[in-house]
Amino acid sequence: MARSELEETAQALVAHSRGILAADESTATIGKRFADVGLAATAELRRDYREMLFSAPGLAKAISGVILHDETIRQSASDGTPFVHLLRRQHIIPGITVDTGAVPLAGCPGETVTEGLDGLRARVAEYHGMGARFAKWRAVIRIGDGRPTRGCLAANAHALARYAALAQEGGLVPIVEPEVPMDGGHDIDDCEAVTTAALAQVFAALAEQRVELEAMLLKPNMVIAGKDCPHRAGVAEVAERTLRCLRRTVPAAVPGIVFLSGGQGSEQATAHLNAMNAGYGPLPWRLSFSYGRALQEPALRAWRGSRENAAAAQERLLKRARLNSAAASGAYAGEAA
Ligand code: 5MM
Repeated sequence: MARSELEETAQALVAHSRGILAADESTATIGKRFADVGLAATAELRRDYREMLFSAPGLAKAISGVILHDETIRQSASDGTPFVHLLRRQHIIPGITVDTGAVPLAGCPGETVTEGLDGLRARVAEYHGMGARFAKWRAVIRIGDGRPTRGCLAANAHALARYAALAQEGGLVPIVEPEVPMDGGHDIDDCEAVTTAALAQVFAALAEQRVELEAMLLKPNMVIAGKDCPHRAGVAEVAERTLRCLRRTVPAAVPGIVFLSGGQGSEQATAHLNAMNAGYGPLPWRLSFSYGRALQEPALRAWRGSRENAAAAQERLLKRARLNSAAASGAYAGEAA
């Protein structure tokens, strides 16, 4: 049976050990990242930064797709080339974040639900017309003090599934991202239990909303202890627990799983991805990356807002992209390679 265009796109995003560059930081988040390196964010500086990333020579060897923010998909490089064209001519697929952010969930203190369903059909049509071929929606499921509640898990799973169905209807491959963040002192057992529960609920909701599993990608967190937990698991334990959780919850029909990095160090995120691909036999899905910070941090530190630093910053981005691409086939042999 011939694959549909959506299925082809989903497959292409995880083919040849390539992965996704998540460059869809909201204005507030990119503002924090810039502040970390002493920069004040403006629309112009955000444009310059993203131009530096997207025009790194040979980026497409390791990067299959880039997730853009609404502001960025409407921007152009300094020579006037729209970013979407700049990416497409390198055979990099442009994607777009379509959620409008996480807001407090009524009745569930300390928890959020991600919004953006109102008017989504029209926005998907507009983004498709602009050249986007995949989309992303991120739900946030926090651990701690009786959290997550059943209400939080259900509300976020429902929204993710409604989004995914609308994205597919409008010709975009949905990336479904239920993130259990690393913030807090929870241990790895808690992370595994909550990630397993969240994914089970998400796939039940995706089935209810008739989402075609062959034409989507999952973007989960790895199973890892909270940042403030004193007990840190080794690379092998993170890999084994993450795979156990995914095998229990993610149907084999899903073509690929592209992890978020979630605040792990760049090298750690690469080592974890590599361990999962290196040591556990054939897996039903391709395992790759959709990293934001773990791909960008070294580049942002080198760039620091100056065009003179662009080449050095691009080298750092390309290095992380290359090493993560190696990790996507279990061939990462350390930082020197
Ligand atoms: C790149 O940041 C994305 C948008 O985040 P905000 O809405 O908070 O601005 C985020 O969804 C990102 O795509 C994922 O968290 C993956 O990025 P990391 O840095 O976790 O790999």
